[in-house]
Amino acid sequence: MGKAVAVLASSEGVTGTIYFTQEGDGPTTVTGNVCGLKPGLHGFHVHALGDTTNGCLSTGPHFNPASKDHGAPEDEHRHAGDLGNITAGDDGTATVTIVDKQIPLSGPHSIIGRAVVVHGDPDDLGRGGHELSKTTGNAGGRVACGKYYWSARINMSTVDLDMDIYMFQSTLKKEKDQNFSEYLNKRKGSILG
Ligand SMILES: [Cu+2]
Ligand SMILES: [Zn+2]
Repeated sequence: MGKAVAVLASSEGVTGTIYFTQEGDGPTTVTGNVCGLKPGLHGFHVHALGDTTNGCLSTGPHFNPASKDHGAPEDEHRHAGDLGNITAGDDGTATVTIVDKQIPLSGPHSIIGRAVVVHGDPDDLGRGGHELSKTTGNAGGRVACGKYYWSARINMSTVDLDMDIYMFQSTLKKEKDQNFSEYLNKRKGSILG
């Protein structure tokens, strides 16, 4: 199984982590979270370049190895990078779960080294009749982006999960211990003072 990760960066307070996993030649599963968005739909694409030296602008156009028009994820004619929209709730968080066949992690059309981009506005999926509908879905500014890297976690086994849970718990425990020693110090202070 191949696994890739992109950590989103933003000048507008949007954060997130997106994982792509692919089993053999099967479809790619996209999961993750994006926070700090305005509620509603946001265009979500793979752009052609992993270059973020000029922010999200330098990630180039939508990844489009077959030279097609912009479309919806379920369209036959679409950019490979057209993953449609993600939906942010009232808390500004979008949970991403997408399964797609046009974004492999290996081969000539691999998305590794490219970038994922989240937009400020909804993607009209090529149907809006705007002059940008057929190229970008008129999805507005690029509010966050991140480059895809291979992830070391090729197989997320139960051992990895246990490790994650262990790390989380030990972080919690550290905080608890710290709170407890603060509490003790206060108690001491109040008893002695
Ligand atoms: Cu885009
Ligand atoms: Zn597109």
